[in-house]
Amino acid sequence: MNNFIPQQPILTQLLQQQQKIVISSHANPDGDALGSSLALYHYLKTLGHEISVIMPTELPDFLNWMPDFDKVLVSYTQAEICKQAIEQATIIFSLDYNALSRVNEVGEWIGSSTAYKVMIDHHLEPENFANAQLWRTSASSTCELVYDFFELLGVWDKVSLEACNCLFVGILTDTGGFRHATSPRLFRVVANILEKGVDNNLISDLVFNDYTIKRFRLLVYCLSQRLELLENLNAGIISLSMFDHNEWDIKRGDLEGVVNYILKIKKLQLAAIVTERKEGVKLSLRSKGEYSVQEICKKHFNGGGHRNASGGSSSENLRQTVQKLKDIIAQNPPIG
Ligand SMILES: [Mn+2]
Repeated sequence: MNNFIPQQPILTQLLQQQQKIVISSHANPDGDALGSSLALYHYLKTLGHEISVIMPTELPDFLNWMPDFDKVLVSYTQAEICKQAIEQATIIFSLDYNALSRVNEVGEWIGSSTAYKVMIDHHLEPENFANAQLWRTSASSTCELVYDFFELLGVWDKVSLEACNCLFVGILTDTGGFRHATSPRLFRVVANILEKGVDNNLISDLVFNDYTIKRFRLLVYCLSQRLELLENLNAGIISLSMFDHNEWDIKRGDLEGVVNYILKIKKLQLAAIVTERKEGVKLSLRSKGEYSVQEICKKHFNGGGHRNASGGSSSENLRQTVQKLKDIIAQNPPIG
């Protein structure tokens, strides 16, 4: 699978002693980041370790029902506590990211830590910063890999229902409700997770039917006022200015999934949402089939991710960034 298996005895041994553990995940954490981190947290907690879960930026509100959501530390607002936890850590887990640059200042602290580092991830092109890696791009989600991690350690029978609820959230969100990145193997994994008592209907409802009126109106606004359809390029772009952000009081998570609506149009192969924020212009791209938005994000917008879902940023302004994106698409338009 990767170079994890040779490291497994070391990790099993380490986990038999009391450790100070940090579980970290990426900025703008999503269902998979939170699900994998909290699932691992719930299991490790039963072994009596001292554990801190750290994310660089605010958590999405729509997942605030997840068990121990409120235990997650956010380095953006709690820098000192997070820095100290990382400095004192003896084991650090990096979940759902594979480059220290994806976790802002948390990455710098991890980089200078001497802790035993474990990376569990499914994004393309990992950096080599960990002592042990469990990495597979064909995995639907990091939650699927955390399931593998439990299996590799031989502890699946000790994993609680709470932890399984968390794993289910990450798989559900990263596959868009089992619509992409699935495999026969994933469904077997999910069967094992459901057998622990996970309520599929309840969690699907909590995850997908969670809009506030404000968020729903924002979705309508994005699609009716801010979407440009480039029919001859089989693409669609939503752009949101700083003004929109202020006007709608857009918070993290409010735009989650908006980009996917564009792909509901039959012929469209590429969808983008470009947002102007205080920290700069961000892009989130989605595609269907073989067309790779990962290449676009990597080559032109200092980002990356997966073939059909990637993100990046731009140092140019909103209008210039949208134009640049259109030019890039025009040079290599997806076939509808
Ligand atoms: Mn993921």
